[in-house]
Parts: sequence; C-alpha cells; structure tokens
Amino acid sequence: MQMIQNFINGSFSNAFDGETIEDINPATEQVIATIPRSKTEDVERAVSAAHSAQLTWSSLTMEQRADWLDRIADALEQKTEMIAHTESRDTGKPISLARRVDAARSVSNFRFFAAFGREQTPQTFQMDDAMNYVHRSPVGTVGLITPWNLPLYLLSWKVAPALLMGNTIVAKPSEVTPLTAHLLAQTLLELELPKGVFNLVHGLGPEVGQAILEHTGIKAISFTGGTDTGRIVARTAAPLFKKLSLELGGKNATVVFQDANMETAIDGAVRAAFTNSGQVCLCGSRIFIEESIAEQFTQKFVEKVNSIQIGDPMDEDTEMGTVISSEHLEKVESYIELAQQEGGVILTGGTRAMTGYAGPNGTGAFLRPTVVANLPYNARCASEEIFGPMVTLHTFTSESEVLEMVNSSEYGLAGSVWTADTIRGRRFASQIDSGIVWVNTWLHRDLRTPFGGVKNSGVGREGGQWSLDFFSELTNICVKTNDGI
Ligand code: TXE
Repeated sequence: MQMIQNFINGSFSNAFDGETIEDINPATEQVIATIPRSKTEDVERAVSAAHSAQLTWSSLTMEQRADWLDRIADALEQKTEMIAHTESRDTGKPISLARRVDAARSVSNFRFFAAFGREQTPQTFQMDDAMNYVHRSPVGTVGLITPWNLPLYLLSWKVAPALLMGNTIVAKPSEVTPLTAHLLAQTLLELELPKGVFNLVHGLGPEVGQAILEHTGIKAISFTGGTDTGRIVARTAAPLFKKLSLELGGKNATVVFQDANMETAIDGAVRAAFTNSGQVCLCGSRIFIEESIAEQFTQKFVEKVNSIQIGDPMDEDTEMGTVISSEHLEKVESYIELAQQEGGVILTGGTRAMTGYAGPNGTGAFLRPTVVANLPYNARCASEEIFGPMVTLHTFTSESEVLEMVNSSEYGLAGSVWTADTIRGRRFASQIDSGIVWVNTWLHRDLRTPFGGVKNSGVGREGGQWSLDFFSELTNICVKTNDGI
C-alpha cells in the first residue's frame, strides 16, 4: 500500500496534523493508498512556498518555460505504462483506455502548450500617433481543483498552461483518485523544477479544497467537477474577485438524422455513451433518433452495446471497467430504478455486471451498460446528470422538435450530430446551446480550440489561446509617438 504525501516547496510531507484518508481501487475494493487529509494550515504552507517561487519562475522567458513543459512531457512519456497502470487501479478504467487517453493525452497536453507558447507573437496596435503594446503577466499563484474521471489528463490540462504563463500552482486532485497527481509531483522533483513552483495538497473538497478557494493569496481558480460543487466554488471565489474557470457537468445530446451513415452513427453513439463507463463530461447520454430509422438504429445500437467487453480493468481486452466507486454505483442504480418508475423500458443492462472477475469480496463497482427507452425527453433520468453507463433513447420527427428537446436541458457542454448533409449538420450544431458540438464524430479534440460550457455546464473557456488568456493578466501599454497633439 502506498503512503502518499503532499508536495510542498519541493519536498514531500504529511498533513500538518498527520490525518489521512484511504484511497480504494473500485475493481478490487481494496485500500491501495492513504493520502494526507490536508486542511487550511497545509494550504497556507503551499501558498507561501508558491509565493516565494513566483519571481524566479515568472522571470524565465516563455521559451525557457516551454522547454520545461517539453522536459515534463518527455519524462511523463517515459512513464506511460506506470501512468496507465496507476490510473487504471485508481479509477477502475480499462488499461487500454488509460494508456490511449489518460497517459497519452497528459503527455500531449504538456507538448501542445510548449509548442503553442513558442508560437506566440507580441500583440501591438498601431495608432497614428501612438503604439499600443499588449503586455502579459502571470496571474500569480493559481488554484487547480480537479475531478476523478480523467485525473492526470485534466490536471495536466491546467498545469501546462499555468506554468507556461509564469504562474505558480497549488493543486488539489480528487481525493478519490490521487495517485497520478502524486506521480506528477515525483516527476517534477526528479526534474528539479524550482521549489515551490508546483505544490500539491491532498484531501477532501470541503476542507482543503475550500481552503484553496478562500485563500486570498490565490488569484485564480480553475475548477473541473460537478455543477453543485461549481456553485460553491463560484459563491466562495467570486466575492474575492478571483479569476474563475468552471468546467462543470453535462447532459449531452447525440442527434441522429435519418440520412446518417448508420454504422458510423452507431459506433459514435456507443462510444459517446459508454467511454470511461459514461464518466466523461462530454459523454452523450441522451440519444435522439429520427423516427423513420428509430427501430433499426435501436436494434443495432443495443447489439453493439451488448458486445462491449466488461471485466478486469487490467485485462488488455477489457473495454469497460468499473464506475468510480461503490457509492457512485449506487447512485447510478438509483437512476435505473427511477427510470422504471418514470415508465422507461430497459432494453439492455440495468444490473451489476457478472464479469467473472471480482475483487476479494466478490464485488467491484461493475455495472452493465444500460439503455433505456420510452422515457419522455424531460423525465428526470433524461434531464439530470447521471455520469455513468446509462443512456436514454428518444425519437423525433422534425428538426425543430429535436432542437427544442435538446435545448430543454439545464446543461450545455457538448453534443454530436450525425447526418450525411454536413451543411445541415453545421447549421443545426450552431443552434444547440452548447460549448462544443461535433458533426459525424465525437471527442475529436484539437487542443487549439475553445473548450467549455454554457448554462449549468460552466463559465469560461480553456484550450489554446483561451487557456493562455485565463492564466495571464493583460496590460495595455500605450506609448505616444507623435508630439504636438
Ligand atoms: O465531484 P466534485 P464529485 C459530476 C458527476 C458526479 C458529480 C459529483 O455528475 O456524479 O459531479 O462528483 C473538489 N471546495 N462530475 O462529488 O465534488 C473535490 O474534492 C473546493 C462531473 O466527485 O465536484 C474534487 O477535487 N473543492 C465532472 C473536485 O472538487 C471541492 C467530473 C471535483 O469533485 C469542494 C466529476 C469544495 N467545497 C464529477 N467540494 C466533470 N465536469 O467532468 C469538492 N471539491
């Protein structure tokens, strides 16, 4: 069992009061690590270390910081297998997915921002009699709070641009999946990143997370997590005038028009629904099918879902592992029960998976991918974020009808549209209240593009230029060049 420690001012230490929390592998239900249960005092130490490092770090040139990001990417790439195994044990996700997405994307996040930083050119605006120079400076010490579904991927998505722009960091990973954040801290220690530039405090959201939000020495908060927690973050940080980026939940729509390529749409809809056991904020958990193809689509969709291989996350052939915890399993199961009360018909799934693989207690948080039909589009199960392997199917007869159903959601993060007519696809996509819409694909990411949601899915955008903007302050310096006016 690993005994994880905080990483503050370049060295590892316990929480100031020595308290710990257990970290559980959801596939075996065994305790695999303990982490510090940090509090305000630990955040205080981390912020003080970050402040001491601020000048040194921000004095480096963008080019020098980009070199650091490349060094971090190289070091993480060397550890691909370790990252994938660690993430798989901590989250219960298949090792193949952890390798392909979590490990690979964590490396590419650092690589991308290194290259993107080097491409930046100074912004100037010439007037007849003056020149405007847009000067960027770091925000200062920033707080990064991340969730359990894509632990290192989402942390690196924030750490890379924050470092690039000259900020120092106090990060808090989810208490449910702390291991790869620790691995990142170990890597930064090995690379001898200047002390205090990156600090990691582990613990519970309402304790150490809240202390980060409240600390007046932390000037910006980048948060990814649930919408309810997002409200707490906004309520706490906004009156302190911190910069805020909130990436919250989603209830994303997959819209399949009758002219869509059936095979491609089914593959895409299954992937969108069940990748990472449906625990990606971009997952398409409401599927709207044009009525004329609904029967055929539904039959083939269910066949495809039934072919998903559930089992030991460490098995290379496994396509779906567990959900994040037994508590979360119960939450998803409560929605399956609710779906039936609401009049839904379960077409497949709905029960715990008998995978032939189970932890020592004969359990593990395995749930069969679940497809529910016959629910009104505004039923609770079709409206609330479930964040598990459960989708609802709905039919429509016209574009205006489906648009109304899609936009009835309180969320607005992502969506996908499947049609042979890409002009219609683009037009329809632009009418969806959402930060990201894919046409004939899903989770096709170019890191230069804006990422974020509308409505209850969040505030602000990250990605490419938007990340650089969030992690920097802009000063316009206007220099008068023509005397006499
Ligand atoms: O997330 P939390 P939870 C959704 C999903 C899930 C629900 C709840 O629907 O079922 O949220 O998940 C930290 N101050 N998403 O409860 O609590 C917490 O420790 C500061 C969608 O696990 O939002 C963790 O590090 N921080 C989402 C982080 O917030 C606090 C991914 C996120 O956890 C805090 C995960 C506080 N008061 C869940 N309370 C997505 N958008 O991808 C908690 N935290």
